[in-house]
Amino acid sequence: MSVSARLSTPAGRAAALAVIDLVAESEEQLSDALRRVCGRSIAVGQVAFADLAGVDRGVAVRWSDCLAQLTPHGGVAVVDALLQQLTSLGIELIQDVPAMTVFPEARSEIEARALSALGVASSPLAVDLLLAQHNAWGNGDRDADSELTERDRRLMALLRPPLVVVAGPPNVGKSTLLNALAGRELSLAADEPGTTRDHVGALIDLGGLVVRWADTPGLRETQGPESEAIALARELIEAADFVIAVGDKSSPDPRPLVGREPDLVVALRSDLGEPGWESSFAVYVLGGSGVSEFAMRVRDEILPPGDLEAGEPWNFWADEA
Ligand SMILES: Nc1nc2c(ncn2[C@@H]2O[C@H](COP(=O)(O)OP(=O)(O)O)[C@@H](O)[C@H]2O)c(=O)[nH]1
Ligand SMILES: [Mg+2]
Repeated sequence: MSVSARLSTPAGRAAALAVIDLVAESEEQLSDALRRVCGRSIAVGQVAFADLAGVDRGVAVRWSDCLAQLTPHGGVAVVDALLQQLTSLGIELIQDVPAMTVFPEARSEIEARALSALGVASSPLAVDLLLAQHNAWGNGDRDADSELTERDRRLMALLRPPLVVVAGPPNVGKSTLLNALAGRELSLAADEPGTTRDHVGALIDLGGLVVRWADTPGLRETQGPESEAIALARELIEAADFVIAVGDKSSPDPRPLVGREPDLVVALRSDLGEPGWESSFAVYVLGGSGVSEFAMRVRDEILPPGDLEAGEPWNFWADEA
């Protein structure tokens, strides 16, 4: 196939705008494809407001003979419909385009890849680090083909939000904690065990690291729909990248309940007193005490601050996961 398209903004996530790269093997092929997609010719260097394959009105930019970008609205359905329409116009959908093709202005292959990765990175902390990679690798201490390090792998959390699961007994303040972090009422909090059924998830920015935060129903022996919700919560705990076991003064040690070794053990509702089990952090969410310190602690546990050293080369492109 002579003309290919690649979505260069995150798939399946709505945003204001999306960007689709169109890459061709020759000038004629791209001109022809743009005429089919936009219903008009677009010259190199031209920015055109165009009908995008009858799906949306948006911007088309022709960067060079063989590279153009379509910028439709970023709704998931619009993007899906446009990609499908491109296929029916004979354009092949691909996952990877050589980074230098899309960012010919980059000073190196690594800088071009970093600019590509910026388009899909989920965390603000990724920005400075990615922009520093051209210089970091230029220092010559590390070979770009060298094996991935543990730090390389941990830093991938900046590109794709890791799953953080909060689990523990009912009625200890788990949902209140999520609401405090989100700054709004996402999860129903009530002084009644069993209030949270389906787990509630949200993207939460922990001081520059965006995570997928999951609030789960309290783990206890019950029957009916609640027990099914708890079974789902257990699957989520298994799948988590980071598990936070929580309890309070009147609850038992949450560790055995959670069923796997948690990454952090936290005492919630700490105004009610200190629990008889060991925790590494105490938070009084309703009084606002310890919440932001707790958020920073979770961030630092997932991504130790030393990992963010901008001068150190990070292999952000060879992730096999
Ligand atoms: N005293 C006190 N109560 C809290 C605190 N956080 C939450 N609660 C209350 O504890 C009850 C249970 O909270 P909820 O978030 O629904 O707990 P969950 O079942 O673990 O999700 C609610 O009445 C909350 O208002 C806190 O820091 N201190
Ligand atoms: Mg709850």
